[in-house]
Amino acid sequence: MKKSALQIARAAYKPKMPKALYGSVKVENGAATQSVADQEEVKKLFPHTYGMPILKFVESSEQVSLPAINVGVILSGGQAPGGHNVIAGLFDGIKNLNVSSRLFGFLMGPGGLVDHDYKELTADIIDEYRNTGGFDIIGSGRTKLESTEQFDKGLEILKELDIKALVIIGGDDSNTNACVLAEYYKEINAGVQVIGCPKTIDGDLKNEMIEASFGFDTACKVYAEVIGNIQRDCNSARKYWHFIKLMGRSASHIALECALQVQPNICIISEEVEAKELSLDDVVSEIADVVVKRAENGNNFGTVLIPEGLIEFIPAMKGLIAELNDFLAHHQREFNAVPKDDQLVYVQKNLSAGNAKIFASLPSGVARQLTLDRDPHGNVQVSLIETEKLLAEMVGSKLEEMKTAGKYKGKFATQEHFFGYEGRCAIPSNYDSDYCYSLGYTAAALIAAGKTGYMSSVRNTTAPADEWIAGGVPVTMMMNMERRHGKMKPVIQKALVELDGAPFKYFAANRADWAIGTEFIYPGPIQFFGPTEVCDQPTVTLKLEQGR
Ligand code: FBP
Repeated sequence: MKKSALQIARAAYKPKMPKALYGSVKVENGAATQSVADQEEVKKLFPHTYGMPILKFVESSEQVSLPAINVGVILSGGQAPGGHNVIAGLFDGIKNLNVSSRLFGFLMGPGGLVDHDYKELTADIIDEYRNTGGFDIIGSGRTKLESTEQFDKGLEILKELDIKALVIIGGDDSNTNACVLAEYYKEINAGVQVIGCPKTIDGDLKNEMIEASFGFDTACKVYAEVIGNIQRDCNSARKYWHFIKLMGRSASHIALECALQVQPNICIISEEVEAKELSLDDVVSEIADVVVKRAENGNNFGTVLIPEGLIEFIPAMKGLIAELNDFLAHHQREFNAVPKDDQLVYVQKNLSAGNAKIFASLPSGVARQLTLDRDPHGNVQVSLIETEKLLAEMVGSKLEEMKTAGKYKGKFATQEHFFGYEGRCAIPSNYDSDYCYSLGYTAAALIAAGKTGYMSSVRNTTAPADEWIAGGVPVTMMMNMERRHGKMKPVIQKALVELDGAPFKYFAANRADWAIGTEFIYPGPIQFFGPTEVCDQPTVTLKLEQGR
């Protein structure tokens, strides 16, 4: 396969690791743990994997020789830069324990385990993928591993391949399922350990022991680069307002991190919108106010960052979406039978008065998206709703009204963008290359220590890599009980943006200046070669969280 010059140079990069992992390690046990909430319920559901201690790997002078082990690996959910390095670190880790150890990758996500679809990952394959973006080494998928039938089917192939440990690289839901699997295999004495690795560009799988999910760093840097370029363009031509939606599911971490990196004129944080119970009109008015103030200074241009999940956090929209879900679940056939041109009126007529009014106020394109795009569970796929267009259009209408009332004299022309897929498979930054390789290597150490139901953890990552701390966190420690599909289930608690956290506070303290002044930062592309202050910086979010 033909490669770019950067791909060739990058293949030779040796990821940095915590110092302890370079030689033999021994495990230091911390105190017993408990789940973040609902301790009694979680304990009851995980009798074999609840309460285990936090683990830390420290250097040891003792040379241990371990028998060869066969290990399986799965990539689960959306792509995130660095996944290939987790696999490379795992491969090198188990080979370092015993050169005859073997690694098997299950193909296209957790479904590969159930369907017995796999390939052995040998040194020549691994070498092709070191420090590259993407999940294409084995592919990824969103099949949920949750039933005992799936677990038993998976066990058949694990037994056949003599696999003694399985590493699941995924987000909060996949790691929850990894823990359910670990518990089940322990209960039936299957002889298979299960270890999780924290992945997702969304940044919502983090807590005091998992300081970042991998991929967040690179994805945000890619988006920040492009937003910076847009800002320079708009500061040059001075004729457009850019409405930029950013991926990230429910949490606004990506939007916030990008705002910290580029200092846009406006960044909406969904968690704040919900906390303040803002309506869509409130959000539109806030944006319009900034547009008016900037226009008074002759600045008819600017940038607005919008988190992907915003619509779900606007209380009134949440209510409308819930009623629409319910209505369409029960009347899908009737809806489909109505001629296309009359469908919106049909829906509007059948909604409660309040929701019908909100529905009628939406631009028809968005109203249509709300009625058409549903996932297999009957929910609206909010990522498909063009919030950037919705807000641009609504701000435009508000400004027209203000113009008529003589309160606004500026010009308002917009460009809309959505950044998500552009960053999910980018070449991992040094941070993600190092962090991911270390996570994989740590997973191998957890396997060697005979652990199950743990998530690989690498901490202190705002310090130079050799000071990073490798260890393991019991997955049950991160769990609480939540209602899912009408039933209470144990799940890893999702980390949303904390309004009393340092990153949001820094943003809130500065946003008024960024709104009116033009204080754009242009971060430029990720750098791989050069001084450490250019190449190895973690995210601003992480630095602020750690007070660095
Ligand atoms: P996960 O890491 O949680 O799997 O999701 C990442 C993500 O990129 C979200 O930000 C986004 O909403 C979603 O995946 C898009 O899903 P898909 O890849 O199926 O289009």
